[in-house]
Amino acid sequence: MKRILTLDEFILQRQKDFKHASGELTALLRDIGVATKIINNAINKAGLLNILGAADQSNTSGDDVQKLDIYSNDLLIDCMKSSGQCAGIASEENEGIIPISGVHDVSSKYVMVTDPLDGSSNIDVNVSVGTIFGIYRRLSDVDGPCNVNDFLQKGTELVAAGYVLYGTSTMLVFTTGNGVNGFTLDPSIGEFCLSHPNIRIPQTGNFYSVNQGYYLKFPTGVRRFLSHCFEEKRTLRYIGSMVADVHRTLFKGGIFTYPYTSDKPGGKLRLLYECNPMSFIVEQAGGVAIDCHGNRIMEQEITELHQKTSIAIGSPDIVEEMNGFIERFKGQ
Ligand code: AHM
Ligand code: MG
Repeated sequence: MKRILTLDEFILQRQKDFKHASGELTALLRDIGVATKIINNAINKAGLLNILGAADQSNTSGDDVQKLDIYSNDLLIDCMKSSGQCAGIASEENEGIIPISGVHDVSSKYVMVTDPLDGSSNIDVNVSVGTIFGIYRRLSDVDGPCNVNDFLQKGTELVAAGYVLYGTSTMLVFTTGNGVNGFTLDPSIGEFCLSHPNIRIPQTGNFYSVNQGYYLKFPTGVRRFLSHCFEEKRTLRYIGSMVADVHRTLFKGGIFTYPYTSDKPGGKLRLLYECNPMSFIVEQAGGVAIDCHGNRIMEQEITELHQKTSIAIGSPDIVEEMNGFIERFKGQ
């Protein structure tokens, strides 16, 4: 019988791959795995527990916040507090950073950025949602509390990133800069098991994923690219959960894009919590991630926690093709 490799075993085996490994990052990744298993449990039982539906709050970007968003956010923060491996969190659901202090927390080298429950508009209708996370090595002195500059780092500085897709099965996909691996949660033993080693995105693909409803608000280059996809009879797929849309793109190939629009000239998705971690994963799998001005996502300067960006991410050939349209119609 083939031996199953659990997430914990895999992470421990790979610890030697990390430069100056002290076991801290290993433990942090493991603790994130535990937190997302608890979130998964809550999502599965959400209807029964009556915690579905919008809470009477908005997040800092003005979107409706669902109850499960709050639950997931609180849970991740609590898990990181008790983990002792993380000096602070910046979450899409909180305006400012959350420094984590305590007897053993103060000396942690790492900080975490997260969108605890991405795709919240899908929660009420039982459609896939996800958790996104990124880990940076902090810049501030480890003897004191972390500060906001520890989080305002370019995507190129990420030491690890991952997402959990709560779909037909629950999958955790992550990278530490040495390729991308996927783990499927086996509910019978409560463990993430290595199911998709060394994930590589197809060089090209037939799927394009975009909210076509905003077509008239997109810049000309994006509109021409979409018309081209249409003429080429490519297949449109759009779930409205970035994690799920990028996950499909990673495995089947193609492109996911959330362009800027005439009413959202900076785009909608957040650079720190969503776009940088997903770009790190896709690039590590051999893909490309740019904004809709043609700049690499992971090289964007970041000046505020909730900074937004446009994005086009996926198979190299298709993203390059879209970039060609962007270049040709620049400024229009
Ligand atoms: P959220 O983090 O508040 O859930 O918003 C992000 C989501 C992404 O998952 C998804 O790609 C996008 O918003 C969908 O937006 P729209 O409904 O405008 O197509
Ligand atoms: Mg989100």
